[in-house]
Amino acid sequence: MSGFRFTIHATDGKARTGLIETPRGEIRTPAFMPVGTAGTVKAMLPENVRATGADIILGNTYHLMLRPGAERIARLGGLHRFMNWPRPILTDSGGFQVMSLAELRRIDERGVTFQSHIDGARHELTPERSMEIQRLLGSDIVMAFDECPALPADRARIEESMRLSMRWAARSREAFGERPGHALFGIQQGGLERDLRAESAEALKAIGFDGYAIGGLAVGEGQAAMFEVLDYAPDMLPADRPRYLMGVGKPDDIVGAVVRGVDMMDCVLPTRSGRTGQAFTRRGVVNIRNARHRDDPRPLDEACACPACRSYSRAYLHHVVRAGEIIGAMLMTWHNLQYYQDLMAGLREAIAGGRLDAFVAEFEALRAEGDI
Ligand code: PRF
Ligand code: ZN
Repeated sequence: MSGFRFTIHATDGKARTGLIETPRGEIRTPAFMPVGTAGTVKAMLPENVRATGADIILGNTYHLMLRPGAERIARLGGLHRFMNWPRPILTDSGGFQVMSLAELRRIDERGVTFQSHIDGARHELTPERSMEIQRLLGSDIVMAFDECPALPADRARIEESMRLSMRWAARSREAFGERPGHALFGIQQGGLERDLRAESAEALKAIGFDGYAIGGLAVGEGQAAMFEVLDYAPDMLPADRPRYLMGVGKPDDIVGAVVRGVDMMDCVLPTRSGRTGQAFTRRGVVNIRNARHRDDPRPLDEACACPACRSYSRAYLHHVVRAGEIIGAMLMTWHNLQYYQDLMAGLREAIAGGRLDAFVAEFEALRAEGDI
């Protein structure tokens, strides 16, 4: 499709590194997308999100349709202008968030009806309305409308849900139409069932998408079960299109997914856990609220160049986080996003240099040493 191109520059085993080109800028892959659910990456100015190295952020159909409304954002010039992020935005399609956040949900062939978690008002989302909302927002990468059962779920439920999602994928494709410079990604479902994953991939390929997401994982199955699916699921999707693993994950989930051939990921973890005092570092997770940091003049992570690590001590971060000061959330979020983007940059360089195995070994060894 014109104005949207994916080029793979190097591979190492199943891992790939490359570039997605869009009219709003380039996305280096493997890419981590910070989550900007409600028109903000919480506690961060957009220019600071960019300063961590992010090329693209994620926005949510569900939240923005409820507040402040897709038509309003469109009248105000679209989501990029509204939130002052001029670079690429990927938007999730809403079904997944309805199932996890909304009240009194009802699914039928047409779509989902639900009550807003904000004011209880009734709404409907269908593949057609989701495509319209994502167009009104001005999303660069639009996600097909799907449904994702929580795991564990029995096979009959997974099968039925996957087939519904594939019918919705076809309706999403039809409603999206042709929009030069904007991409539409399909979403594979099928739980932990290999044959259902294969059926889903075939259905999506027959419809034809600009990229392919792996959905329905990181929903309660655990890392070992997720990696088992990732050992085969990426290979079912076209090699020349971006592969996006939705809602993943912890740093070791990300490394494991990239090794298995995933190109894009998003997760609330670095932002959400930053606000509660959890920091991701090269030596594993640090809970800055812990009393052992009270008198510690050292930075959170001596190898990190972010403002929290460059200019503040663990003792200060401990103090502001415990005191509930806003700057605590800001500094911890900045650090976590910096850590995630540094991890992605390290993965990209390692793949390009054919030294991914050594990079992963070093990643694991440092974490095993622990925070000292
Ligand atoms: N579908 C959509 N969004 C998602 C998921 C999904 O399966 C997941 C699963 N981890 C996260 N976000 N549309
Ligand atoms: Zn830092």
